[in-house]
Amino acid sequence: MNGTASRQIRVIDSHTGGEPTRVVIAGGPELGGGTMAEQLALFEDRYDAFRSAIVNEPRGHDVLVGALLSESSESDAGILFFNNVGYLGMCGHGLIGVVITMAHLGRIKKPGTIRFETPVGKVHAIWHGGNAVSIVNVPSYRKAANITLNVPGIGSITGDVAWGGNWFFLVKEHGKTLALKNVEQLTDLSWRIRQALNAQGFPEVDHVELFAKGEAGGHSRNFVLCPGKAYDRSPCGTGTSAKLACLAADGTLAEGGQWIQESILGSTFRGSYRWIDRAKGIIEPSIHGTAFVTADSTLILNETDPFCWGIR
Ligand code: PYC
Repeated sequence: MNGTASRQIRVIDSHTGGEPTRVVIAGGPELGGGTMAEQLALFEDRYDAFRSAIVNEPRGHDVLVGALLSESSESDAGILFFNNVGYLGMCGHGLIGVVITMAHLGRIKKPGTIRFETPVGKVHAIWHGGNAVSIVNVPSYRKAANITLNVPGIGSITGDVAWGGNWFFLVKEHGKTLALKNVEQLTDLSWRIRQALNAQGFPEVDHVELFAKGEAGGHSRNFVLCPGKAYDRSPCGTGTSAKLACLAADGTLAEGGQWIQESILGSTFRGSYRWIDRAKGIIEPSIHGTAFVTADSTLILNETDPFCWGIR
């Protein structure tokens, strides 16, 4: 490249229920073999420009979630997920995409279980062959039920705060129709809710999830606003885990029962749970979905390019 410093990063893109994942295969940052918390800290401190170069424009876009596989002393692989604005604790659609990517590469040859370590705990995935994957997520729970917020410009909104590998605010009553044609309104409402929630005692929550009745055979449809203001095209694996925790706490879904969660596109995940600690309301969620590989590419990072490290 004319003597200028340039790097190549091989990535494989996939989508899970419409939501894209980009897995770094080669050329990404080396994070050593420390704990996942140490690897995440290193990624954030030293290599955040890589995150932006991989997922942000001009090579990526706001919806894209990146995944970097790393070493783990306790699992088959460590995994870090990142997006347009930072890092995710876990990512359900992303993990399904990672497994289908590994199968595409021949790194897993027969259906079975793969164990991963994330910064928020251990998870595992079962590749069923073809495009189908189940994931068993981190312990999930509802932290607070029926929190009423005063949302400027909107009024009172009530919802639950729950953990499913990321923090969610789950709202059933919002007065909107969950349809693609309303995405701008839904984004505006969810963003206002998030600002109010963060200001009114829940700074940790960075995902907002609106619910309505299912329309494509599911028990429920959702609209999920992610931390960087993009909406999830999939039903959101960690969001569905948070939903399962609320259903379990309310006694609405029994252990082992199935919950079909639809996304705003109508794509579905099948969820279920088992109790880890019923008295404390802690569940182990399982999510089943499908992913498809869409590209196998090499990103070129030319340091003379003014947008080499992405548009931040
Ligand atoms: O599937 O968990 C998920 C997820 C989080 C953000 C985007 N997708």
